[in-house]
Amino acid sequence: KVDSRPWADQDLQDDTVISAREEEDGDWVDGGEEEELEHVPYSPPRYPAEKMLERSRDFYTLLNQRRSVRFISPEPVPQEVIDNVIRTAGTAPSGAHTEPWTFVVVSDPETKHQIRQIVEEEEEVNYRQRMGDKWVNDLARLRTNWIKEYLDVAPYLLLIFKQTYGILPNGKKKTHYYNEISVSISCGLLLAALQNVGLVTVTSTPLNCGPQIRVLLKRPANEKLLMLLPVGYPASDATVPDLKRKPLDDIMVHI
Ligand code: IYR
Repeated sequence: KVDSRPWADQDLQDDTVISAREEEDGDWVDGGEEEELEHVPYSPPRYPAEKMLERSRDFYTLLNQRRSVRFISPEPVPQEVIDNVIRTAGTAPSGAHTEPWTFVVVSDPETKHQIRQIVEEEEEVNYRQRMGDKWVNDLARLRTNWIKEYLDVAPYLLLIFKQTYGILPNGKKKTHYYNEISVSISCGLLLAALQNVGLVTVTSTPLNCGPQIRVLLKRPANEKLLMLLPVGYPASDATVPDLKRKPLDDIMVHI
């Protein structure tokens, strides 16, 4: 049988593969129903070689200072900064320009606390049972555990949802191609944007918490939690593991 969804290849398994049942229930749009798109000239800035080199070094230096930080200060962060960080994340490329992301910003203390309760309850089971000894041992040197104080303390929690399909105003469903990788790219841009303004986070992917958090935040069923980022300034006594990065020769192959 010919695969009717060739974009969902074996190496890129994600929820773009809509189950036959889901495909059946509901009315799906196809591109033929979309408006035509004008194409316009594009000429972004071009830098002389020397300037390029300087900019490449500076950007690397900035991002090389990024660390996952689990100790976040309660100090308030300007909301407009968060708005711009999310605008930046929303510039990511996406399959067929479907922009399959929802960024939920939580600053309400009560909601943060409810998220903490969901995450800690599930993470305790993860660490004690689901992850198994090998995984837990692999993490031991990072000193992580299921107690997530930062979920109460951080001024903002950003919860990034991938929309496994879209729902148009007329109720029709729209295919969100490569939604997981699209949203993952947007998370990368978001991390860079946070680094650019001197804020910190830790990329957490709370195992088994997605559905409960989705319901708590009143998000629809087509949205799946991909990442949870506590965001703020680092605590004044924050520490990070003294990790080293692989040198260029270990990560690049030039042919
Ligand atoms: N989700 C858990 C466990 C965890 C898993 C990996 I892979 C890490 O790099 C760090 C933690 C937690 O957030 O503690």
